[in-house]
Amino acid sequence: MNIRNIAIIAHVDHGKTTLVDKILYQTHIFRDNQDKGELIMDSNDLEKERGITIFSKNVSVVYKDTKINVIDTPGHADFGGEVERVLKMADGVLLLVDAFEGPMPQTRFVLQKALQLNLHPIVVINKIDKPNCRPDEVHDAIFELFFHLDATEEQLNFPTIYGSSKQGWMNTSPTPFQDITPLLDCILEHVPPPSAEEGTLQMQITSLDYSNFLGRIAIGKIARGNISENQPVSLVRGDGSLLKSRIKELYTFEGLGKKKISRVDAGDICAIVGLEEFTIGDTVADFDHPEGLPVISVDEPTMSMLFSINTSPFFGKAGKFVTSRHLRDRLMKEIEKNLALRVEDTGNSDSFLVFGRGILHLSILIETMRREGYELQVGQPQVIVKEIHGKRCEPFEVLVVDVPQPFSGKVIDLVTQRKGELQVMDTKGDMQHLEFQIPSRGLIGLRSNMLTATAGEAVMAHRFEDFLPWKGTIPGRINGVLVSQETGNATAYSIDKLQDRGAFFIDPGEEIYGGQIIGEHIRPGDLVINVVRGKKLTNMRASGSDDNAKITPKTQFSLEECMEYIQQDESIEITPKAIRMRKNLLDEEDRKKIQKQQKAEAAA
Ligand SMILES: Nc1nc2c(ncn2[C@@H]2O[C@H](COP(=O)(O)OP(=O)(O)OP(=O)(O)O)[C@@H](O)[C@H]2O)c(=O)[nH]1
Ligand SMILES: [Mg+2]
Repeated sequence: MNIRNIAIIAHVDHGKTTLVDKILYQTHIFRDNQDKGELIMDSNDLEKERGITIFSKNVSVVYKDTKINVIDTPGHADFGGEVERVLKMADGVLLLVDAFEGPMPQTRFVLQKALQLNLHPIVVINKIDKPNCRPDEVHDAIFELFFHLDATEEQLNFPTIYGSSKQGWMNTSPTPFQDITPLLDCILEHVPPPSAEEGTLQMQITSLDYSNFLGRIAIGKIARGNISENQPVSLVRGDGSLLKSRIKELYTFEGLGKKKISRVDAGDICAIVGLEEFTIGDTVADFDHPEGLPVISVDEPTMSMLFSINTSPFFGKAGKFVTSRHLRDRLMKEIEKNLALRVEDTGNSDSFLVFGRGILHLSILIETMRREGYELQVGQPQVIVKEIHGKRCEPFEVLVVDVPQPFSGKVIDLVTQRKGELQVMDTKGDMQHLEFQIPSRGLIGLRSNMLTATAGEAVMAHRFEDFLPWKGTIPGRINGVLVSQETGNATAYSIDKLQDRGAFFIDPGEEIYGGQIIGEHIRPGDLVINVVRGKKLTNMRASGSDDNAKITPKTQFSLEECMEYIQQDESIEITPKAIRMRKNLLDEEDRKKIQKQQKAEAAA
């Protein structure tokens, strides 16, 4: 059968997964009576909840007697390394661009990778149904982007398809159509079939799956030769060493699932069960004459966080896995498949330094562990500092902000305070389009301030650019926090009395401990307060009584917001039931001592 291998790439939220759903639908993967639901491709719980793709996925459909292998990729910048890897399975890409937003930082990154791999691009200008979209301008911007990225003459001649993934149509012009067949036809016409080179077996493992029944599954495209069930093979490792192994079972992709098969030929994407030890990047090669493919480079981490066992007074109350042994084993298991992640032991056997690609990358790991029943504690995220040519360097990113005109001054102020430099200023419809270069440090905590300053109107995206010389001190959180003095249950009475001191993060009745961060102080400096004390009796007033009704609802932070909020002397306690922020030193006297010491040192 004829084969086409395509990857769908785009900036976050430009509609990749919605389009893959529509491709599946159009090619009748669903029986008519099957309930499809929205975004069946985002199958993981966290993906469903957040509406983002975290792991790339393979599906396969048949259209006009051609098998089209489709790879859905994540659009968030933290997962860029994953996209880069799975592009190795594709011969062509669908570059989706939002018809209003136009090319964004991640569009540039993924397109650059695709062009470097010589893949054949098809541009899809998506979300044409949006009322204020500007498909023609966006088309021009995309052409310019191709040009800046040194696309070849042939790549510059990219075909363009317009449409709405959401409404389920695609067309060669911006006029609505009944379905997405113009896109499918375009794929058959413009993406070449995989080129099968002459020679012995070569399949680079670019992805990995896991099944409780089958164990670890290696996924990749066969570049040369073919693979059969039970075939003995050599695994060529990244360091050039060889491992003899055998293929137990072999699968190709079919619809949303996998189909067991006895032989797969060059050009197709397949999944292999039975390889003993492998990592992503290894080549499955001929048993007698193994030849490896060039190793895959993985983006280096830009951020680190200290993971420790939970040391709060509430230790062990909610978690199943709480010891340093549990924590270590879990982290070691994670690095097998989470390529951009690194784990280092520290001098302390209860703590590990975990390196990742950004706040989202690390928070997904923490959230997953929490749901599995782990209890842990993490410190403030730190950017990675490197010596380059004798200079102290830190990660810098491109930050793009689209904001209504009246707010642009505020945005520029905010970003400049954090050592960002304005580089591009354009109008985009009735929005102002701003591009900055900013140290990654300056981005931490920026989002919430930006949303407050722009009444929630700013749309921002950023992407790692390079390590550049250290930019000096960046102001951290301005306000101090409200810290609980005692352990016990917070009373409505005392919260009510202290409301003028700040905004609370806890509800009346909530169990808290001394040293826990229970609110934000209205001014700089921390304030230790006692909200456990209280007229127990008055607290029994019927809910809904006047005093109760006056309490402002608590400010609820997500895990990522907590990660961006805490300072160096604070950490986050994470359990299956709760996420709490705390002072590293729970005792007020201990904190005072350290502060005195620091003042003395600063003065000396
Ligand atoms: N108006 C409109 N909205 C769309 C269209 N396509 C997708 N969306 C919406 O855009 C949002 C993001 O869509 P997804 O398909 O999850 O985007 P994605 O590119 O897979 O996002 P990531 O995987 O997180 O990078 C969802 O709310 C969709 O409903 C479209 O053609 N028109
Ligand atoms: Mg997606």
